[in-house]
Amino acid sequence: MCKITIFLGLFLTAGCAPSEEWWRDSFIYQIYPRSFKDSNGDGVGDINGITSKLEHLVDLNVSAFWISPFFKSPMSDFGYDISNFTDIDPIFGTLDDFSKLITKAKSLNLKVILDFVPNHSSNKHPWFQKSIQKIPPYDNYYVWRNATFVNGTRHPPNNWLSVTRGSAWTWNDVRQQYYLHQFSYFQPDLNFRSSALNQEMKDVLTFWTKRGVDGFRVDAIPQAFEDARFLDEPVKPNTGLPPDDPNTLEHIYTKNQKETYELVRSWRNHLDAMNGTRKIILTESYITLDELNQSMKYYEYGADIAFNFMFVTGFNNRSTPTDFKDGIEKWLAHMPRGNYSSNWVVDNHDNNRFSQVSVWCITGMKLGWKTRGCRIMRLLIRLDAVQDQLATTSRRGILREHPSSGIIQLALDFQQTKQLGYESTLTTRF
Ligand SMILES: [Ca+2]
Ligand SMILES: [Ca+2]
Repeated sequence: MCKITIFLGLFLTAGCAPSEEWWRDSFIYQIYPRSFKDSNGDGVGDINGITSKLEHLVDLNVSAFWISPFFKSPMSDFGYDISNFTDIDPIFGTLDDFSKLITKAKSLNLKVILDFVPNHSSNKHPWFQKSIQKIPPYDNYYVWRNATFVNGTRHPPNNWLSVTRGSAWTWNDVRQQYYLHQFSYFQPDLNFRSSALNQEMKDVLTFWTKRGVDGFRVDAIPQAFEDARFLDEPVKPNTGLPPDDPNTLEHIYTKNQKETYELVRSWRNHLDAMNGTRKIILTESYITLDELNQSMKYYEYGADIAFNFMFVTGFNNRSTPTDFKDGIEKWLAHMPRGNYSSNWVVDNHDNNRFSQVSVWCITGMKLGWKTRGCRIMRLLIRLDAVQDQLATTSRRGILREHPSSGIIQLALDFQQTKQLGYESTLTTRF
């Protein structure tokens, strides 16, 4: 039976091919620790809160859960600015709390996936503070460059723009150099061309693997390496966007560099060399449908799941059933040959909570629609997510007009869901 389940709060994986690898036909649930469950009444969700509710994930038929960062952090970017990669922020708990979480998860046969944020640290990380002071080996842990001067005025080394707009370079008065930040200024990019830094980050993987995790979701992987020549990126013609908007540039020197793929392969080899079961690697890369090959390549370099954000970013309320069909087929057609699993992200912490309750059956490796092979599908929703998005535009009407397209739309009775409680399940048949 080909089984597809859509999860709110994270993503769905879909696979019809039988396999011993658990993620090939699995539901992976994202837990955002801050909002999941507060165990001590301070108003912030925490690890003990997660532990106390793991039975819910079992009820939901979840195979694994991915926890967004709970590491020590100033929380300028809600945990994606890490100041200690191997410790837990006190607002979320302790390493002992985490050990209890792992123990309980294993007793319930749940896999645990952690966020791995390799591109940058917090600017409060001791590594960065030592890098500012040029203390070896930390002096080379970040990407530092000299200023350029035009008519005596200081300028950044090149025209690179951060994801959050504006120059990707910030001047540091102490070191008298610019540091690179592909995201916010408080998230300086780590320099994987430093062998010492490279080893530090492998040690992070080792640290958590030894504490029982089953894999890693790798944050912002395309930005890991930058071209070492630091050339200006080409400006796209006629975008009509403000000049500080990163979408005005062709990111040929700052995204998906060949060294980045090799880096993923090195993590694959590193994890494979450790004892125990194979650890899953999921790579996060936002791409357009025209850039599919760049994302797919992560499969071939050791990722088990190269996130497919097509449903999140590829469509809008003007998309037609044909657009959906063509997009899905395009994604499947671009998957590399081999024993890889497709996946279908429906939302995450970077996007509005998922409100659509459309359900498709999509074959894994074999392209196309398969309406007869699917018997039962279970749809799981979180009521708060539905409530968040009740007022947003729905594609439902469009889909209903074209049932022959193969898109099956499940009409959700919100009132009924509400009566069922915070989490509920629906099943449908087609
Ligand atoms: Ca708390
Ligand atoms: Ca980087």
